[in-house]
Amino acid sequence: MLKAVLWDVDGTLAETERDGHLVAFNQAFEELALPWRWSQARYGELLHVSGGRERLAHDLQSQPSAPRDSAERAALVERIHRLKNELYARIVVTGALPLRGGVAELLQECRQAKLQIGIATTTSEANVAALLGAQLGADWRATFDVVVCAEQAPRKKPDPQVYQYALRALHRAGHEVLAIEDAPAGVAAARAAGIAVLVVRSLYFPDGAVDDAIAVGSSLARTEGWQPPAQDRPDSRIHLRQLLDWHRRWWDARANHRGSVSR
Ligand code: XBP
Repeated sequence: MLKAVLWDVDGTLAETERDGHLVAFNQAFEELALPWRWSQARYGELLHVSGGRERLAHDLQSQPSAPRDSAERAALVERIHRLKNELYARIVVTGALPLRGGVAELLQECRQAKLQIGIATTTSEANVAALLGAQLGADWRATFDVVVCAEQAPRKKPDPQVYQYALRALHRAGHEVLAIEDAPAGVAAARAAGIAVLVVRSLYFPDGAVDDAIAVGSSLARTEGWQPPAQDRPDSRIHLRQLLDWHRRWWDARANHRGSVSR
């Protein structure tokens, strides 16, 4: 039985990458008089490296104009990343990056149903606070039973650390929890922690095979296009009852499969 829902942040709660982190990275390069700029397409490639600091370090390894000395390069990465996060906060506190469709409603339904709600993200607490403070108000933290960020789980997705930490904090087993994710690394992290995953496709992860999700769709604001199909009217959003149904069916199917293998 589902007892808790864990939300990924970037790409899932809000489309923060293209209009938030990418813009802030490019502003940081500019402010520091560095010659690099990332295009939207290049940033999409770099998103396969989880974590902004790690992403930047990865890119600078192949930038001919980056410092060759690794300590010098690491110090520059720190400096750029710190400034990027300041600039990112300036963007999100204006409310420029809204929650994705259907997110606020589903959060409220989970709360009313007394399900535990958590955040499981590779980004920092400050970035989450800036985003959710602007979208949910100054008491945003009260919505969540647990908030696990890069500070508590430094091993980035696809490492399951962030989800394992959340399970311990909520005193839950994997089968009682559902993760909502957009990116393959997030799906892998949740599955490695024994948690079922709902995939909501995002701007930077619009397609690609997902084998191991309870359902895959493009928006929580619509029932169209979900696989397996959603039960509600076509003009409806994804409700909690739909998550409960998909979650139960997914675990039942696995139990049946185990039963038929052992027979
Ligand atoms: C997605 C990420 C993050 C952001 C940048 O996090 O990979 O690293 O792109 O954030 P998630 P930082 O999907 O787990 O929410 O620069 O703070 O790392």
